[in-house]
Amino acid sequence: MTKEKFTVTAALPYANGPLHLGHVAGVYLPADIFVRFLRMNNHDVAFICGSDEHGAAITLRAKKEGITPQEIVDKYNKIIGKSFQDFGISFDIFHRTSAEIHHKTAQDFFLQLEKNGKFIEETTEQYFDEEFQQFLADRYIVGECPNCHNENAYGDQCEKCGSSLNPTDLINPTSTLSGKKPILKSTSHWFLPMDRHEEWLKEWILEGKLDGVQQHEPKTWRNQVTGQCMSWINNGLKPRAMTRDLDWGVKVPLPNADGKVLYVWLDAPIGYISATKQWALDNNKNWEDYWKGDRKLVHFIGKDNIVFHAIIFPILLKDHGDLILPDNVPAYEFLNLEGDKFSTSRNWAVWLHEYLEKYPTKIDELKYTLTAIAPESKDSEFTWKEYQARVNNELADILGNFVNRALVLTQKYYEGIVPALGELTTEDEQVLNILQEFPDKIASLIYAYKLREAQSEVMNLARLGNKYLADNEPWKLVKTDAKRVETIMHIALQITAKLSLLLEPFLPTTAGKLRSFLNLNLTSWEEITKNSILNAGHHTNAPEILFQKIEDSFVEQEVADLQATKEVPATNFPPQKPNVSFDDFTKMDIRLGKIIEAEKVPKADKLLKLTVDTGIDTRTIVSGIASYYNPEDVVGKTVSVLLNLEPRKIRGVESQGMILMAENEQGELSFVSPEKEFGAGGEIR
Ligand code: B3M
Ligand code: ZN
Repeated sequence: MTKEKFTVTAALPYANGPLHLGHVAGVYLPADIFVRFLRMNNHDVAFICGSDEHGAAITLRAKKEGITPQEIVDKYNKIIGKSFQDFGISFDIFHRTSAEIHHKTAQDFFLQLEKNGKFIEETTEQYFDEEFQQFLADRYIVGECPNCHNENAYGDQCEKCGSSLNPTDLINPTSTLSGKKPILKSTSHWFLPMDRHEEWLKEWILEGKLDGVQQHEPKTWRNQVTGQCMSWINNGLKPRAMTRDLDWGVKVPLPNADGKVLYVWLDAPIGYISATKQWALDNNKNWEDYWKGDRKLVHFIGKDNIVFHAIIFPILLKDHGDLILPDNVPAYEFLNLEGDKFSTSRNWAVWLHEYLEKYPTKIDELKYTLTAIAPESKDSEFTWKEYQARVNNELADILGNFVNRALVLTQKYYEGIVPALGELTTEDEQVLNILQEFPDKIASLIYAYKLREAQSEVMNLARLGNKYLADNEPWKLVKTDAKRVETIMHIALQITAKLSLLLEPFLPTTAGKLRSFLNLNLTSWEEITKNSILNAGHHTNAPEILFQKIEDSFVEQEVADLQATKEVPATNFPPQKPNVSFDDFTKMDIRLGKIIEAEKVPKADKLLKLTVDTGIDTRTIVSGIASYYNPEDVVGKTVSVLLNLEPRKIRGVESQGMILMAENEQGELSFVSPEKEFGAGGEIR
């Protein structure tokens, strides 16, 4: 196996709250498994993380908790760092973007790009809160989404329909600081002309080639990653401002840039580099070895960060001139919890630090479950019932039961000494052959970032061992054929030894215990591929029970605790809007319309193109309801329509009006229809 060089990063968590199991399952645990595996193979690895301490995520939280941004990041950097440590996520460094070395690194990075002529400086109009006398970051502006008409869209994104927005796209923008309508004021910023990068990005993402040189194997990226990138690129990349008018962040290092900081996405990913620098300083290494030359850069992230890691950061790295681009960007989908999305605001979460405080000895139980259900290719769900089933039926009944039998019988029959291998039956030979195939199979899966499958193969090996003992029943045979039992036990112990190494990336505590029972002092993958790990005559120790079963009462208690601490907001409905005059109201022309045709808008998951009879004409209206209604279900419905909304082009289709929808507390949509058969055309007033 040739030794390779890897720099592995895990998304920098915002230091604005503790970690929950969703974060762990979809970024940190898989990254850790991958790195532990690489280390066992003696690859040269740096595993980098830190907390992301800038951006509106932090200042909004500070406002909410009534403390300063600095106090917020100090508080959560500590909590997060400690839970990583307690959970055994083996970063080489867990750094922070508030560190001086980071500010300097990000500023130098910015200056290098500026020097290379990679930005366009432009004066634009941005929203400004007159009462608070400050420009508003995207997240400080809410308003109506122009696509789906969700009234609580943010300046950068509508969370309902997923479209990416600019603050000026919002209808009726409001400042979240003063609650007032912001004014537009001109300000100058440095823009990254992303539109200039489409061509090479396409070639690089799809074929893995950069300037004609093969960088990564084509098609090794997950479909959802390639898909999301291509959909962005095909929709046309737009210049994006890389600076912001804010006072919390990395200052723009130029004389005429007072009150400006680097955009958080030209700050946070550079945190990977500054963290590497700090680690290199602390360990007598050269940071450049980890960001230049022949080395694989791998970013573990959640799916909401794909565009930043697979498009924006690569553009920045390339523009810098001398840095490597990612070899892969394994992105994870989302994990849900007991039938609902994880939610910090509703406190619907299992918090990692709380789990660790309550169950400090059940770390591998959690790791195993989270890897088994990891949202690798689609969203998945954590339930305490599943946790119980995984622990009881797999960890305890298969893995625990097998190794316990193997080791206890070895104590009982041979005082712990590994017996010799005698004559082999066909079944023995088969088992030994299959045993040999496991390490390579598991290694290939891990290199392909299929960690869920890889772990389940390890469990299959334990299954094989369990079955082998159950089939051969050495505990019965021992009375009649003691010689045969020696061979059976020898094979069972070889399987146990392989398990003690194959488990290492996934369940390091368990693997370590197993090796201490076996009295083995190996941790390299090469050892696993050897035919025989244990020699006859080797001394093993008495085992302990590896996994306690989880009682039903445990599950009931956890679910009850979750429900009990769930914060149910008094109402999910927004407060009443400011009054309008009767005149203003009558300006709106709302009528009943009958939908006579409906079809999906190509490449737009959420949109339906409707043909509507309004009583005075037949017109086309594009509506963001495709997630709630199939085209065939809406034809024939009489609904409320705002006729005189300025016509707008949506995905190339001119929409002449808007279908009015009611939204309930769960965020579901319904048409507003007459209570009796009424026909099209009726005015609503
Ligand atoms: N802090 C976003 C997030 O936690 C952001 C990741 C930065 S990675 C450079 O989802
Ligand atoms: Zn929307």
